[in-house]
Amino acid sequence: MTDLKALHDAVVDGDAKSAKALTDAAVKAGVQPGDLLGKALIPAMDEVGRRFECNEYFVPELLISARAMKGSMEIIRPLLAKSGAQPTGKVAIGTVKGDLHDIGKNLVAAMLEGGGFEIIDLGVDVAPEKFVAAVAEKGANIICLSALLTTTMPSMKDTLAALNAAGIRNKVKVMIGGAPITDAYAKEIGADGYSDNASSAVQLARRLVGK
Ligand code: B12
Repeated sequence: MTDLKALHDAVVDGDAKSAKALTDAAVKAGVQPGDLLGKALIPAMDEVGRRFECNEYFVPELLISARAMKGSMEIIRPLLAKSGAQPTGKVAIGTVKGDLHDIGKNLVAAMLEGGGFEIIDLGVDVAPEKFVAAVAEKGANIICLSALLTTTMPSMKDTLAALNAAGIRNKVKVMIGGAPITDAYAKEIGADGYSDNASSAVQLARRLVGK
């Protein structure tokens, strides 16, 4: 019998080994990848997010749960692609030009993937035109920009300008974050949303795509 509750709990507890073994067993038992995602992994990452917001979990626990979720996703991702399951949205995420900090960006990417979004990870030091290409060529409908340096924050504004110049600003929602970023800065540069942590980033992304 497939134990989705055990898989859910393994991810919440950050037990990567059990999460992988349970995912493997479930796939072999014929459980649909969409069910694994919708009934175990997404609720598990929602629970991790809830615990983070209540100060029951902190960044290390988030990282450990995200790693457990990623192990399961490695097994499920190719099957999801084959089954034609629709992701909640397609996110292109990256740390902006000149900035090499990626711990927070990776955490946001992992939580969004756990939340059912397809992720295009553009990495670090990402120039505005690469974000533009992710929308124009890969169909991303959300862009997530991360910056940890006050000196690289202006690249967020440049990315919005590049989307405008390419005539595709209306095709994509832009979320920004990182330690020096504020809601006021997001409003100032015309981004669609800001969040100060990976958990609320998932809620924000769902809201922005109307899900
Ligand atoms: C780790 C670290 C590094 C590592 C980065 C390793 C890596 N792979 O990321 C290394 C050593 C490489 C590094 C280098 C530098 N660093 Co550094 N670094 C840090 C440090 C200690 C922690 C950052 C971190 O990972 N935090 C943990 C994560 C989980 O938090 P987070 O990134 O904020 O992400 C969360 C939220 O912000 C949000 N979020 C993040 N991105 C996004 C995106 C979206 C869309 C959304 C919605 C949310 C969101 O969700 C995340 C998860 O909850 C900070 C100090 C600090 N306490 O912040 C300095 C800090 C950011 N670094 C700093 C500096 C100055 C540098 C260097 C210039 C140092 C130097 N002289 O070489 C270089 C710059 C290199 C470069 N070009 O980028 C300064 C920046 C000062 C400033 N005002 O600009 C800081 C603040 C340290 C300080 N107090 O002086 N650094």
